This record gives sequence, C-alpha cells and structure tokens, in this order.
Amino acid sequence: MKTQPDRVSRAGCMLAVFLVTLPAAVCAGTLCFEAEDATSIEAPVRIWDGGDDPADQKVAAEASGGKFIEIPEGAGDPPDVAGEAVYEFEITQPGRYRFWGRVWWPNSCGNSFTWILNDDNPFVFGRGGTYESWHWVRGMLVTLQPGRHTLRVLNREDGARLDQILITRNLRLVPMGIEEVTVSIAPDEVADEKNAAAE
Ligand SMILES: [Ca+2]
Repeated sequence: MKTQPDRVSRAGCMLAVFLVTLPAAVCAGTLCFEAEDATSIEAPVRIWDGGDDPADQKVAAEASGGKFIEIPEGAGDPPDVAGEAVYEFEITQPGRYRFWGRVWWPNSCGNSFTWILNDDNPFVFGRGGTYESWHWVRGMLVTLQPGRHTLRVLNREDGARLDQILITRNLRLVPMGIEEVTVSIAPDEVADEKNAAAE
C-alpha cells in the first residue's frame, strides 16, 4: 500500500470537519477522502481490481493511493443497471460547502456519475470534455448543518472513474492534482488503521 507521509503536514490546522468515529485535523474546513474508501459499494460500481492492462496500470499509478472506483466498461446504465458507492461523513461547522471529485473519463459516453447528498435531488456530476486524464470536477454547492451526512455516487455511465472526493467551505479553493487525504472514511477497522497511521 502506498504510504502518505504528507498526511501529517496539516496537523496543526483548525478542526472544522471530521469523521464522527475518529476526528481528523483538516485545513480551512476541507475534508478529502479516497473514493475507494466507500462505506459500502454495490456492483457494478467497484474498486479497480488491479488488472494487468498497461493503460489501466498507468491510470492507477496516477491515482491517489493507487486505487479508484469505476463503472466497468459494458456494465450497463440505469435504469437497467443500478450500483452505487456510499460515503458517510461528519460535519461540525454549519455553512456552504462545495463538493469536488477527481475523475477520469474515457470519452463523452462515460463522463458522469449521479451524486445524491442525503435526501436531496440527484445531481448530474460531470459531463466535462477532458478525457483520459485525472482532473477535478466541481459538484454541488450546498448548505450543511452539523451532523452526519451521506453521499451516494451512483452508476450513470460505464467507464467513469473516481479517485478522490473533496468537500470544502473554502469556496475559492480549486483542487489541483492529488489532494492531501485528511481522513479515511472506510468502515470499521480499515478506517481506524488508516486514521491511526495518519496521526
Ligand atoms: Ca484513490
């Protein structure tokens, strides 16, 4: 597993957002976690399986943690095929939050997910025209109250890939490259282990 020694570099920052089970230091109200650390995943959404295709190996090498979630090519689209990754996180400060996702699109037929925050209406995330490279895409701008929230990333088009998710109160922040992971939201002992390593 790739080590991330830079996780500790912002340890002195103010606490603004953290996971309910294990608080983690974050800067300026920004929470960033790995897409592959989903609380739960339902097929055909899957964590990249480490295949030996050289092109996929290159994509993985440029992903944070060397992993990402994806809708496999040919998996099928809704309503015939569902599937989702679910993320649960804790907000401690009320305010306006911008959501971002670090994505890799193969083409115009695989450049979106459906994101649903709590019980909000579905948000079509993506549809950009940058293909075959990791880049950040802007998501919802929402007002959040302190407490636990759930983000669902649903299958919308096969071929789409998601590396990191970033949630921030800094509305001027534009993420660049691989962002520092502030907290692991993976369930149970996996998250505990990763968060302990990051402290
Ligand atoms: Ca990742």
